[in-house]
Amino acid sequence: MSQNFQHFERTSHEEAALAAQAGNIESEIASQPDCWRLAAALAADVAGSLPAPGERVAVAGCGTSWFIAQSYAAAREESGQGETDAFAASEMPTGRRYDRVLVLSRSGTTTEILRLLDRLAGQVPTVAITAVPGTPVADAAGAVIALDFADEEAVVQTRFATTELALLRTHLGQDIAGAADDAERVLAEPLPPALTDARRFTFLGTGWTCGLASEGALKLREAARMWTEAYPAMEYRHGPAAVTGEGTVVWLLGAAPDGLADEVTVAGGVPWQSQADPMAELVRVHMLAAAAARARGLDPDRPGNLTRSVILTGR
Ligand code: F1P
Repeated sequence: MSQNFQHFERTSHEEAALAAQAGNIESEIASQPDCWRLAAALAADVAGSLPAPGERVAVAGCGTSWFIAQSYAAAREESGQGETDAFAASEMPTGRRYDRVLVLSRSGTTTEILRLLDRLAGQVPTVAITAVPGTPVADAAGAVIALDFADEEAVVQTRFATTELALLRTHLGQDIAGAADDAERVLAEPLPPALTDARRFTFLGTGWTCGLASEGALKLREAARMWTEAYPAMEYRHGPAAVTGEGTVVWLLGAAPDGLADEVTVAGGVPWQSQADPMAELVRVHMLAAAAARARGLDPDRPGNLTRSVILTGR
């Protein structure tokens, strides 16, 4: 059972505001700035369950949650708070010494997360961030942070993932207010034809935005069945540049290496970069994923071959 359970009640005002927005992927996407502000306001209350400065930490997740783990791990190291490794839950090595293991799982039911928590039981303090209290992951972790206000109806994760990252960034000492304001602006802007007309997307990031680049690429694959790729930005020239041409967008989430945007243009592609906080720029990717799915006659709330959670039995 959980030793330390933290479950946040919403005020009736917050409940009404979020309920009015929730319902499908578009409304979940639009609710992100509000969710991030709520998460930031909660960060101090859960600080005791999250990694302390100096701890050696592992973060694990699957799918979107793995990419958010990567982003947080890099951001934590960049902030000087300690060595932080990110793993796909199925690939976390045995035998490494950590002071704390953080698992991320919106559903709280993902099999690989449960197997990892079983393996770690009694060896290291564990904490789970989930959307659903009372789930197997919540029960198996030593401490639980339940961001139920950010749970989603859509199979494809958008606001839960960014809200847990907003919480974690706030815990690292970052002020998330600017990112939330940027996201409001992104949400108010129409999607440009340069993005809606593109056929191929290569996402690039550096440091903590590498995870966001992978997540952006995953969104377009999951929601709109698009063929996308993601790399650390300096890796672009080491092969990925080969596919750039007419119809390609190279989407830079974070700082662009010198000269790279020009190289994309010369190759016939479109370099896309904005001044927005990279997490707000990910909101633009969400918007494009939903719009591209609708344009293709797909349902981004219920994409083919995907389920809200991967629950494996008898394997
Ligand atoms: C992780 C996840 C999702 C993915 C799919 C299957 O779930 O891989 O990222 O979109 O729906 O599950 P969770 O452990 O965060 O609930």
